[in-house]
Amino acid sequence: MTAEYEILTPETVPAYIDGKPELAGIVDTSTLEVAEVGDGNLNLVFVCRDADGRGICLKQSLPYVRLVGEAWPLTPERVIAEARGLAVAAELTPHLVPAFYNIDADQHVIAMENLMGWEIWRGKLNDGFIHRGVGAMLGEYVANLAFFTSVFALDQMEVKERMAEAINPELCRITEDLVFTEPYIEHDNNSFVDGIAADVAALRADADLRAEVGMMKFLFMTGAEALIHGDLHTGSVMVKMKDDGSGDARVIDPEFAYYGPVGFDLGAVLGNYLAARARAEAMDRSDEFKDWLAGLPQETWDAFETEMRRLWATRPDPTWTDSFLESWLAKVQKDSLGFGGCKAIRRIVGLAKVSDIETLPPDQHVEAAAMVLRTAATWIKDRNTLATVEASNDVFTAVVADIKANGVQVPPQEG
Ligand code: SR1
Ligand code: MG
Repeated sequence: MTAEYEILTPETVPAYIDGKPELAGIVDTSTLEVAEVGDGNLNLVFVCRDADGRGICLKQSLPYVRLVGEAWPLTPERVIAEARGLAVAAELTPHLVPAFYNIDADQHVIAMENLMGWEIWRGKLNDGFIHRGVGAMLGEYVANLAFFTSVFALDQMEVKERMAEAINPELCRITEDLVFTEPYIEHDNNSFVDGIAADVAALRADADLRAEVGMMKFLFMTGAEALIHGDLHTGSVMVKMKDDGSGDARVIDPEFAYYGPVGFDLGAVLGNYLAARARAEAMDRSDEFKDWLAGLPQETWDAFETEMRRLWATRPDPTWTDSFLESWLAKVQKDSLGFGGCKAIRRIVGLAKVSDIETLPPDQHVEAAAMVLRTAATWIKDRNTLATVEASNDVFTAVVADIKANGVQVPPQEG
């Protein structure tokens, strides 16, 4: 497939910036160093720095899925969804996202702050680094999007207009297929290590699980609660140490943003914490690190809930009572467990895996993958009785204890 627009290279980026009045003065292009650093599944990412240390980051959508190649065409218009998600978050939580500079709809390029000195959280988790407070920042981010883009804060006509503008069918379809359908059937996109074949077969044979995954997919496709990030995994978060020794966070990459269920973003976070925890258990990391990881789900949930309660006091419409908030929060917490399970399973069985698990040596890889699958399946099936993030942690603890005691072998399926 030939792109009908110019694909940038490190060499052409300075001239591109010079041609955009909106980007004038941000960097000195005559001294610019440019590197293409895109390590995600979809796009080109150019980080640029001039001789004075000033920076800019350009992200360009390719007309196909980078991970797979030109055989999988994908709308480059996704950059518009990313610009929308970034611009909205920049207004609501400017301290939690990179500064937004410009969207070029013709060449499918978004320009934003170059987060120099920041690193992708997944990599830091993989290496055993503790960034205290980052979990809470994600809860705060999700709560602000949830409140300020929904009927909780906006007039219903405004919400419907925003919902229509934010429709993102091609990106949603990726999630619908890769997260909710393909892992549970035979599909060319799937792959997994031999050691978990019995676990995968068990997932696929579990009619109750399949029904509940269907419920989560239905909610993803119909539950237009608020503008959500849509892909809030630990690779969509950049972190840095603050001077006081705590962590700081910036959320990036909202190209999957659309009006969807708030629990989907929280679930993405929980599912990725699960992968990080399984890695830490398989590697037998320090108790300090494992304990910090174990506290992340509650930290994120508590921050989300606290921020929602704070914002709730400002709601203009008396339809939304305090009692409604209690019910809605309980629903979102259960949704988060279900979506967290679905997001975790796809990273083990389906396309686009995570380095938390993939970079482990073979025995640890199998062990960690089984921890994720078994925990996640229980989260999905039992989310309504588990009901809380705290209870979901207990599931993981029990699964880890079982695997440590008995190995990963599962009894053969009956019939
Ligand atoms: C084909 S795109 C695969 C994955 O990359 C993105 O980060 C999303 O998670 C998507 O599912
Ligand atoms: Mg991404």
